[in-house]
Amino acid sequence: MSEAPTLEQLDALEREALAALQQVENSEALHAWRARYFGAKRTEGALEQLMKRIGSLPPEQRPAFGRRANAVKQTLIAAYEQREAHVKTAEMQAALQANALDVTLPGRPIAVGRLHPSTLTLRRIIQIFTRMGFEVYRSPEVETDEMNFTLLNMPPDHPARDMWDTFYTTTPGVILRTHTSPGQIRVMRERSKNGPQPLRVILPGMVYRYEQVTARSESQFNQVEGLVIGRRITMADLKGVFVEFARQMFGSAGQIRFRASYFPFTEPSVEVDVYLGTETERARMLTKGTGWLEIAGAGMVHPTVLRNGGYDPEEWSGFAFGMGPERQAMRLYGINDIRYFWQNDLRFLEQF
Ligand code: FA5
Repeated sequence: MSEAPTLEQLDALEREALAALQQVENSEALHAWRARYFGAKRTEGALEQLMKRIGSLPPEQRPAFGRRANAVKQTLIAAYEQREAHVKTAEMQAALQANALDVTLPGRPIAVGRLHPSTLTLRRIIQIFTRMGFEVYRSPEVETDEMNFTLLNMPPDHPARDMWDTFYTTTPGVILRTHTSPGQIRVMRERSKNGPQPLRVILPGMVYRYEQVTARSESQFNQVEGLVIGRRITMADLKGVFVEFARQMFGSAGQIRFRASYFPFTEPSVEVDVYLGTETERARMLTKGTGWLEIAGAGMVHPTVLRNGGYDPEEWSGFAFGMGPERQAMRLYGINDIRYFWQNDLRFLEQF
């Protein structure tokens, strides 16, 4: 038979349990406390253990012990619930503080990339020509001397080769193209035998010249070559296309003019100027005081070039042009020095 429990033991248990509860600061400790005094799945609590021994008390003492044990149980339950509420609130507050989100903080600005003014201008030019029914072709930047000159009616030692100061490579006969015109030969050869006629293509891309760099001339710049070949193409078609192009590119104020010129691969040849005026210092400088800025060379495709491309000049005629997008970007965006284009100065690039 077990030893009889005493009221003092109940008092002691109550004191100990309440004191222990005051130390409880988190859910884990709260759980442990509960298991210790009220029991868990497989273990008896301290209070239960005392109550079980009630049978070893003389019967007349049992009611008093039972009442006191019940009172202790109620006190502990009430104290537990109070502590539980306190612990839960404290834990929630800690969690909120740890994950605090200040919605009034300003956002981090996202650096926005921009398109280069040359790209912007090229896209505009391409859009205008594709709307007029032109296809876009690409041709290599590293070219043969033959494509760049000979097949364009400039055999070796032809004086007109001097119009383009050339970057040569260490491979004989291989150069950096000085203009996009060799693309004319490549497209004609591909399309003269098969493919839909009339031919209407543009060829955008970089060209390279061993040239003195100035405010209006770079040693590397873009060109957009244009080529139209059909059965009855005339100079009037060339003028019509350019007038429409200028209207769309520069608006109704975009005045252009044609000047007689010379290129070995076109006959007759012209140069096309856009009007900048002489009002501002910048306009005077860009136009050398004339008010007009040259944006393209053009003309009727020379019979020899048609033949080199596989077209019979008795049957076919066409016009071609080569324009400079950077010169047009200068007109569009009011840029007064072509050297800004490739300097990669963010103060310049961020304006577009
Ligand atoms: C040519 O390159 C000829 N291939 C154009 C052509 C094509 C004529 C087809 C007839 C038929 P030119 O060297 O003039 O021509 O250059 C054409 C355009 O490129 C010029 O009008 C100008 O807008 C631009 N350009 C020429 N040199 C420079 C330079 N150094 N920097 C920037 N743009 C230039």
